[in-house]
Amino acid sequence: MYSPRFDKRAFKHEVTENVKTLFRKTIEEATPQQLYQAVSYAVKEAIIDDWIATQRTYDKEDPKMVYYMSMEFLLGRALGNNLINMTAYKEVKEALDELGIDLNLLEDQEPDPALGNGGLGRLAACFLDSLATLGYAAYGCGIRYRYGMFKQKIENGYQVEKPDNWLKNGNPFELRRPEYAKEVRFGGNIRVEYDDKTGKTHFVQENYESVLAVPYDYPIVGYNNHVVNTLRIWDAEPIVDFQLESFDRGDYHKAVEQQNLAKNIVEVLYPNDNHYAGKELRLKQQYFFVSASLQAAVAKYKRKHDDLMKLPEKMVIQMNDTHPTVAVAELMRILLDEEDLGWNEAWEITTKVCAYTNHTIMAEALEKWPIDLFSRLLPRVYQIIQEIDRRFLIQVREQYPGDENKVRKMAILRDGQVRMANMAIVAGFSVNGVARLHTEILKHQELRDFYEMMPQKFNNKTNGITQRRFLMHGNPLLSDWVTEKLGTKDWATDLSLMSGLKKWADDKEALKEFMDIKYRNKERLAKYILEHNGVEVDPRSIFDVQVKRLHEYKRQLLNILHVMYLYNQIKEHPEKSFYPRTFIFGAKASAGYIRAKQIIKLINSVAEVVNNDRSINGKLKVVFIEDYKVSNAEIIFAAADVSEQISTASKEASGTGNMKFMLNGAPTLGTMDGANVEIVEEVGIENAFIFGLSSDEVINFENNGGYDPYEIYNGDPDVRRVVEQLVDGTYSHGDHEMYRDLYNSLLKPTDGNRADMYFILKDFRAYAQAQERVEAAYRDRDRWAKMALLNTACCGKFSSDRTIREYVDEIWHLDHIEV
Ligand code: 26W
Repeated sequence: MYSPRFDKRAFKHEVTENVKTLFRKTIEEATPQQLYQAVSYAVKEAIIDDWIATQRTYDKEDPKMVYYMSMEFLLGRALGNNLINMTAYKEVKEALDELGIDLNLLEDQEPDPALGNGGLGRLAACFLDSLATLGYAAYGCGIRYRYGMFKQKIENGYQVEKPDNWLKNGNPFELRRPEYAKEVRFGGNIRVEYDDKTGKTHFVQENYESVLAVPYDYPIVGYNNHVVNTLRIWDAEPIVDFQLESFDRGDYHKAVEQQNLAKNIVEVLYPNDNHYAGKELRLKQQYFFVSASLQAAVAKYKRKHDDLMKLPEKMVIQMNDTHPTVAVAELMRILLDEEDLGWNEAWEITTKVCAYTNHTIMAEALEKWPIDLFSRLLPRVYQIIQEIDRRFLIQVREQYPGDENKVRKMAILRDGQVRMANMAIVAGFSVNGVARLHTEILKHQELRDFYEMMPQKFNNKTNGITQRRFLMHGNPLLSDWVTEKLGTKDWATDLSLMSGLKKWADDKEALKEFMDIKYRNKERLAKYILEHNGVEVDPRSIFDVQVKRLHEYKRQLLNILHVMYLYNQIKEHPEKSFYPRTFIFGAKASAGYIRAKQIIKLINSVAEVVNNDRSINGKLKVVFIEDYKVSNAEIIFAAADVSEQISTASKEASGTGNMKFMLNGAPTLGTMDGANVEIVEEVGIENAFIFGLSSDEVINFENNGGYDPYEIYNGDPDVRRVVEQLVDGTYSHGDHEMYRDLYNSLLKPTDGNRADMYFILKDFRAYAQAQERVEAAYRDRDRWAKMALLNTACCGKFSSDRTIREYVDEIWHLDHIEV
């Protein structure tokens, strides 16, 4: 059993000392922020020995390592989670209590590090947690953005973005490692040198600009096993001194330029989710962290080994979507230009090391860089891509003689663009989707030509989530209950044990306990909502929740149109019984995504009208939770009754929020999309509320020019009414134009898109009926309790531990280690 490094007395002493040395204060005098810092340093102290021991073990045993390369790591707060994973949460809480300090209050002092947008970034964080917990050597590689995901304020119903200066008080858990800094070069030109003696050609980059990449390491604490892995995120600093010293002596102008380059590169996370904007700075960010990480990885390998051909035995690179796929060409460059290998050798290594995960089929998310931009910024890398493409197309033409269509579709360089996904597939030894349905769509639709040519590369890895953060930390009440009912805490590392809860599914007493816990969590959320949004909600009402990034395909618009419909019903038929509902939304819209922002405004407008209408007796409430992020997500999942997963079928690659709701006992109201399909398979269709078009039906409509929304509009007066209410001033203080664009998007082709391209009106009636089934089920308390409990009991498959085991067994082949 793990015993924490700190006994209570020593820990209390350390906290007191920290407050003194850091702030020259006593505990009574210190501010909550200062106490948070003092406690965090004490916790870090306890982590550091395990961190050192883990790295020693890696040094000694030399296991194969995975480098998980990602532009995003949506970590969430560290303090509480580290304590959970050190199995020291309760002891530390007690120790702090004795000092008169409230741990929960301290946790709220920690800025929620938001170095990611949504699903892909949070998945990366869950994966790091599972890798450490399962005892695998792993590095997360990313960027230390000065500003993470913006803070969202709602002003007058509109989203306003505020900078998230998450580092302003420093960060107790990070460690700056200047000794591992690397230089990264941009631009300039390539001089070709021919060496008469060796007969070799050398490529020399000249007139470039460069920055110094300085790594910051974050401890990733495994659960109860002494393993502490590393997330390495890179900061950029100017190489001014070095430049002035060596060849640019006196070039003041250049020094200033380098200063700017360094400052800009890591300044801010791009807040786009599923939308590619083609910004030069983003490509710089990508190359910056990929190059630095690969230089460090190859250097690390070379400290122990001299045969580069065996590199694939010691490392594997997982590319998290197309964002880091420049890694393919950069690794080639390092092997060719810096290690002097020949093309075939370098290619053999690269194609054994690189693997690619696709996270979306949204066409607008595909990264395709303009060739002129790309070749100007990364001249040598571009040359290498040209050669990769040339050789690949020879293969295509060999396999499909005369079929230029194949060449057109699969080429890496085409129409003036570098297509990053194509390069990742050509060079990767593995291509995976993130839920079974998603992978099937990749194989048979989006990436069909590649699948036909290289079927062996394609595989599925259904996403998962970590139960340590999303149950143990986020829902302590349910966590303790599960442990009591199962008679073991082993579910912390083996979520399949949750199936043992099934035997309580007909036990009245157990069901009551389960629902009481839900109720208390709803009270906790109600308190949060009152404090943060000033809205009073009734924890006895159904908490119907949709929290995720705002995107048309996720169909928050369908949800709010349905709320408008319910409101009409209640007003028209006040005599009909209606079970009180609270519709809870949380979502950030990318700053430039106008229509998404209109949907946020609409939700808030509906909230304003509905929440202030006394005549409906509080039967309906609408709440938009400001600044949805990992820390409040933990509170929200715990309190949800209904999990809204209503994307247009085929569009949501997997979803991971759906799994967090399930874990916390909220049945899914959703379409057969992404991982919902597998959730239903696990829990049984009778314990979910499924509706709407299937992915095949959606794809069929799409291939045939869509459908005619006027069919619905004209045929269904309820639908017609809510659609008209978008432009009759009901929710806009009489302004008929405020929601005109949303109105048009439902009925008419706009901006070259089909009318209602996400099938909102088409699915409306089926959604409303599914909502009626929800209400009926909820009225039957026992039935509902059983459903909710069975969701928790059947969530075993959706642990990221299971996902990581599959990656390890089928893609990475890592060695298990023990510390
Ligand atoms: C280039 C702009 C951009 C930014 C982010 C394009 C694409 C993205 C991500 C791929 C978007 C994303 O987070 N995708 C989500 O990944 C999750 C983890 O696999 C899935 O569960 C979600 O379904 C998917 O939308």
